[in-house]
Amino acid sequence: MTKIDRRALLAAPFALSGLTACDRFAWAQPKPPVVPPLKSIAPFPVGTCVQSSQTTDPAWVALAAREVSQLTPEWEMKMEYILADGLPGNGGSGLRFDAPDRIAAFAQAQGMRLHGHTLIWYAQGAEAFAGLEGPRFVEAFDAYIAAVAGRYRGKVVSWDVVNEPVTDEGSSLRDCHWSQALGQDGYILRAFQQARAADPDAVLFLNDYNLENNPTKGATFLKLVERLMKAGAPIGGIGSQSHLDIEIPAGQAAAFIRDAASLGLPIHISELDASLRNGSRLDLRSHATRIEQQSARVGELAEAFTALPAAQRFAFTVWGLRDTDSWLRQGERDDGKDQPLPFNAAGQPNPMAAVLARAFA
Ligand code: 9MR
Repeated sequence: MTKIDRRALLAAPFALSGLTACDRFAWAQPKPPVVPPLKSIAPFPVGTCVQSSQTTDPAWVALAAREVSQLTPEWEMKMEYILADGLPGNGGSGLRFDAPDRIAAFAQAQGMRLHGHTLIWYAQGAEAFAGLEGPRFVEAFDAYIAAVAGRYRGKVVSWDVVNEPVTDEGSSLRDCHWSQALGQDGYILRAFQQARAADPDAVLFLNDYNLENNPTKGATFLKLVERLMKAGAPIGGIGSQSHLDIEIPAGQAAAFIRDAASLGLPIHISELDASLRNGSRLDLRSHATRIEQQSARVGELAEAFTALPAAQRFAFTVWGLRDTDSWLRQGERDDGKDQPLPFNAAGQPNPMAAVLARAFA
């Protein structure tokens, strides 16, 4: 039998029943669960990240308006955008605020809270600050924070002041252009002081990833928070990004949330997603098994967060609403199938949305 014959034969029953091959595929998909809007059931703000281009996408806007009450700019409030034309005073022509301003205006128009992300990050700013030394570096560091946190004073409720200070291995802090100029705890402490001076009301967060996935990193991060508190830093909250590895043992995510909560500060689950893939390792798990693992780990995290005292539940943010919005589904990373987020490409609930709704309720 030729290939074409075989395909015709396989399609025949559907042709007879009036179904097309596409219908057959749709048929095989599990029905999306019915899930109430997440923001309507959570007793704390529910957030997502946002790009300014999404604020003019009617499908995204409708989904965000239904589901969330808080926004985090995904990349346009970072140095990569604001300093894209260089650093004024170091060869740059001026700070770029058009896109983050549009996001701030959108949040205000929608009555959503805005969480600033991020002032100081090891991954950005090296080029713009290159060549500055001593007092000139310190002056530019302070001036950047003053300009950005000052501009959004009264518009943001909070800031990720320093992002990702701990190494991937997890037992030490990152060595970067900021630490080289101002010291390892020094740059962090200074960033918090400058952010407080620029915005007296914002809740100021230290934010990092893999805190649940890598307990060594979680512990190093919490020790840093304690040191900052002892040193009098105006740190107001703990941001756990929660890019969850769905294969971590049961109990590990909840244990981190409990340890973090013992410091008494509000907690922000700041960038939740949970990929069904496991990097480059050979992966023999079925799709159903992966969804089960994802549901278990995300459910555990969301339940642990919901169980915190109300004053410690700052917000629960997912790093995108629809799978296709995720950074994990862009460019070379995209396998066309991953479901790391609560909604599918059409904005219908994935199993993750149902898990979150159950935990929040
Ligand atoms: O999702 C973000 C992606 O669109 C940006 O290109 C990238 C660089 O700015 O940052 C991604 O978000 C990261 C976040 O800012 C910090 N934690 C890890 C996130 C995923 O990489």
